[in-house]
Amino acid sequence: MRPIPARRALAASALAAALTVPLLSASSATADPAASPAPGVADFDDAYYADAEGLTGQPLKDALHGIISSDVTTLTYSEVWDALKVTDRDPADPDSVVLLYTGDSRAADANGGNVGQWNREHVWPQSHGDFGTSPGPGTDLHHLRPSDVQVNSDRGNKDFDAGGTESPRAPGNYTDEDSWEPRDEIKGDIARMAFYMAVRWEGGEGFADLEVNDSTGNGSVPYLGKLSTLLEWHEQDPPSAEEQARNDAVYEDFQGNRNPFVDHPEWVAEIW
Ligand SMILES: [Ca+2]
Ligand SMILES: [Ca+2]
Repeated sequence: MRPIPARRALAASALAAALTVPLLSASSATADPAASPAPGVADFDDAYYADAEGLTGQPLKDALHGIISSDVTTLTYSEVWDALKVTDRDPADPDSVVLLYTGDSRAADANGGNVGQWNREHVWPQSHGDFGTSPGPGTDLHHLRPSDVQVNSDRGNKDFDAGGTESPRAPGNYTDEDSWEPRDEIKGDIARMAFYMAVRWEGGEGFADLEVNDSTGNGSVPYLGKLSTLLEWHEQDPPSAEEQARNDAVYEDFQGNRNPFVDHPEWVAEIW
């Protein structure tokens, strides 16, 4: 059976929502359920995020977990290579990808494990929850990004926090013995990737319950910090058009799920 394209599936669920969810506006008595949403209403709110409407705190986290864990396509680790060549394609050069920490453009086909190549950076390190690269957290495109091989190694499995000395291979990034500070342009992106992972992975499907905490030096526990710093970075660097486009690409072309904190930055403060 051919899979239903995401756009069509969304339209169908939007119609179902329009027929079953009570209308909330004051003019609902006269509203036509088939009418287009009012200007300014986010495309996904009436359908994709319907179950999260009006919730805060743990109930919001629980609802979002259900939403972003439903009808998900899970990639293999080898499929991640080709996916990243699409989701992280350089808008100025379709044959290249943009590297996460340096912002440099590199040939898409220069993927591999050698010096000068790019590889698959796990923003949530594999060791923080020991999830490896079997289909699951280790192949979840929402936190996987192309990175220069050596820079990826420099970051290692460090938690995120401000401070340290500037990375010679990735100017604008700073590091000390137990933390990594990414360049300003991606600070919020990094935070939202961590928040997504904490909600997506709640101990099911045979993997650890990943959570953000306020520590550095987490090592092999299933936590990633430092929460207070990530919250600051989320405020400093709100979602850009590029980050939103990437969220769309992961949703439409590969996994069928979204990062709620790119769509609704205000939900971060409702949960943390
Ligand atoms: Ca950004
Ligand atoms: Ca979790």
